[in-house]
Amino acid sequence: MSTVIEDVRARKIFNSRGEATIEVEITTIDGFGAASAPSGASKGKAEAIAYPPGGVEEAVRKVEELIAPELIGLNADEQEDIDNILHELDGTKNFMKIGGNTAYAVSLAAADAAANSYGMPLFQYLGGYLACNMPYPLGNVLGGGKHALGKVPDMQEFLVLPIGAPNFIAAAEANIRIHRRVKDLLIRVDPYFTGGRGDEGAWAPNISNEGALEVVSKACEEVSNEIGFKCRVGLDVASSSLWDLNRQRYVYANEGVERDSGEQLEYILGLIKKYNLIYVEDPFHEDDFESFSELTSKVKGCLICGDDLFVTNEERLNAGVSEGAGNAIIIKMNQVGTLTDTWKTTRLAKESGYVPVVSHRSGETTSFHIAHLAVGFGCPIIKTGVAGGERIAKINELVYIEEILGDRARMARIKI
Ligand code: 2PG
Ligand code: MG
Repeated sequence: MSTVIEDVRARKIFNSRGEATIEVEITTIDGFGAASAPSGASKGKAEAIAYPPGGVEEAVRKVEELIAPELIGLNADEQEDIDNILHELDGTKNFMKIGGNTAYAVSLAAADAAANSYGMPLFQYLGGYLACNMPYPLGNVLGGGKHALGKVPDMQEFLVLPIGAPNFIAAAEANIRIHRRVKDLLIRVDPYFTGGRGDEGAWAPNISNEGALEVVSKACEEVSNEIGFKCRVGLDVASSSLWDLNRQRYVYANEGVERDSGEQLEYILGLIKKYNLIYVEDPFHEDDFESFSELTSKVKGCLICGDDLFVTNEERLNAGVSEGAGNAIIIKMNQVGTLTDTWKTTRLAKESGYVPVVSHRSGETTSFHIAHLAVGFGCPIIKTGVAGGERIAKINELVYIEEILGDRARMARIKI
């Protein structure tokens, strides 16, 4: 079972938005691996830069001319060495030269190839025999913000978490039912609703933020009663997209409302109470650690999650931990580039009592790898959408993983 790398190839393919992206294939003596990079629409300022100045074409050239010669002959399971080489070849802090998405595809393809060479599923290669906790799927059922067009809610994602599910397949089914029920309810509220959906397959209706919360809460309650276990509501406010730096206000343009930081805090606190929210992501803009801390100290039983705030970056998470900013973190590997960096941040989160939430991006390929990351890294929640082929690819992969684990599969425990 040799993991020695014989070949590294790259090509341009397309993501769910039809944008160009990079795919990398790595062949070892005894195996093969591949990975393709996702892409965000609401990106954090501190994220890795996705591509070098010449875009995907330049990234492909860099893999073949610069990266491949360095990797050929190494073992694909020497993940840290491979990731260090990527950092050395780039030489910048945020992968400006080779691109964070280039690093992502190479780093993950190496892990994929190593797992395949050993004849092991990726989650087991990453997490070992004891990795048998299934994540709860956090599903986007209604959305707006930068993921949709027109007079949609200003908040980006209205989410559901089937927290009482006995197993993954039941959890996935619950989310699908709620997604459908949301559509039925939307048609009743607005007979002109066209069934339009945003980038992640969530319904994108002409409705206010609170109107959306009412609909999603009702769908959640109805479906919870029908299936006999609890599903709860969450939000990704994606506040950096609403923040107007000059005016120092959150601008809810479609709703015609503006809020300063204090008002935003009160508003979010009110929503958490009124809708018994279990999860709120990016309630404040990406540099406002202080408001994150204040909100976290004021709520009980609700995950306050940093996405643009932490950008899967160990240093930023460290800063957050010391201030008590949030109690959960979004893990998006392409925000930092390599698997090693992603693991370091995830490990710090777990050691610090933060719930790591593995997440897709709004622009996705049909790659299934994040399903393995969630189980392999022991993350109790995965945010990966409910509908659409590129979202279902991850959900179905988790169905397979649950089947592989058989009797050993358990739903993860979420410490809130
Ligand atoms: C987010 C993500 C994914 P994007 O903000 O959490 O849902 O969106 O990939 O556009 O950053
Ligand atoms: Mg987010």
